[in-house]
Amino acid sequence: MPANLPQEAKAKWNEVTMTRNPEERLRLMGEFLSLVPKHKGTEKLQMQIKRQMAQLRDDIEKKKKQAKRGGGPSYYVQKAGAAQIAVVGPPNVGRSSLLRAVTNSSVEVTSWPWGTTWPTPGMLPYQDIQFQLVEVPPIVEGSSEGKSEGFMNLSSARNADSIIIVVDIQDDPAGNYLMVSRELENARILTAPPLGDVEIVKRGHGRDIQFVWEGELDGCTTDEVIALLNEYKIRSALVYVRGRVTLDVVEDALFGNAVYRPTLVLANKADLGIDQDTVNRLRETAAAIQVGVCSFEKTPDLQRVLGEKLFELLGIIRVYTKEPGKEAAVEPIVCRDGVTVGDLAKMIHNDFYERFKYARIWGPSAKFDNEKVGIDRELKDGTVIQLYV
Ligand SMILES: Nc1nc2c(ncn2[C@@H]2O[C@H](COP(=O)(O)OP(=O)(O)OP(=O)(O)O)[C@@H](O)[C@H]2O)c(=O)[nH]1
Ligand SMILES: [Mg+2]
Repeated sequence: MPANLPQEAKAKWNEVTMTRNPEERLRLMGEFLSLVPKHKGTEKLQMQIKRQMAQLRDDIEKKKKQAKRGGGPSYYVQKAGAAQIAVVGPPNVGRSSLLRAVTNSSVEVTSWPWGTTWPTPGMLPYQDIQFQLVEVPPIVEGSSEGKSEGFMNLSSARNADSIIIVVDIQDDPAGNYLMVSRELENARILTAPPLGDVEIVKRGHGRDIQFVWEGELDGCTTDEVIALLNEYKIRSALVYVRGRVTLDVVEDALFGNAVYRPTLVLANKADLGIDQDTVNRLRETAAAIQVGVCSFEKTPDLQRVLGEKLFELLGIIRVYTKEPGKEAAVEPIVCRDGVTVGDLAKMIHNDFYERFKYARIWGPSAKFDNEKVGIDRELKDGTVIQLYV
């Protein structure tokens, strides 16, 4: 990302971010693009803006059509259960078969491609929680440019908490994995954790930039970050710094929209035979991302194994609240790994946090049952907790 756009372009981007009207936004983005100097250093930014504009045009067009038809079913699946997982992949790889094998969905499996044309959910039970899998219609080369409802399909993946990429082990799995992951990346959906990440929450008033440190700056100072934000006319904001953050990462965040979604690759149809070289090539290509080789139609115990993998991938834990003299709740509260007693109190209700006195805990986070703990105690999966206010 270039750190040296002309001042006019930066001011224009500020105008873009200020408007919520899609037509107006599209017009301003066009003006912004014409102010971006055309050279190698700005190529990535230009592509990114062109894609955002194409998606916006598509959205505007769809809204107009929908208004004419008097509404219609939403393309987005409302979240349910502990997490939503988008099941993506090229046509005919077995996404519907996965839903049939591990969820309650009765989605149709077809011997021909493009059997699924609408995002379709199913619930996967895992111990005492459930994961919601959503089969997303096929991703193809060019989805990120809008081909075959690509914008909507990639938005479904973006909306989910996590992603399963399905490929067919018999049909160039490494090549197809690469195609899907490129389309995701073009849509600014990252499948591998970024080294650093920054979130800029603009505030309407005041003149002060505050940092929330969950990481550190790399090769730049807070003054340089503030100066950069000021150039984009951001004078009051909360800046969350996670991991190692360079000035480029900050500027990337200004344009956007990169999100990280923990991802798993499943290579299906292993019952038809496995060529070890092919598997190795897939594993090398997917690098840091875990690859499972299986058969959705034949592998036994797939539901339990996948449930375990997803639980681990999502980095979540379950905590059970309890009231004095009563049994612990049957339904857990699902939280991210690493939460403290204080975080949990906030999740339940701000009042619990503000009036917190102490907590008593049982199970894996406790040194002994009924231990009295303060606000900073970290919680582990399976903890029972009673909050006192
Ligand atoms: N041998 C074998 N065939 C499978 C397996 N899983 C799926 N298939 C076959 O692959 C074909 C496509 O399966 P679907 O589950 O419909 O694939 P999809 O990815 O949902 O495809 P579309 O949504 O239609 O693009 C069907 O003929 C399935 O029977 C498997 O584990 N082994
Ligand atoms: Mg399908």
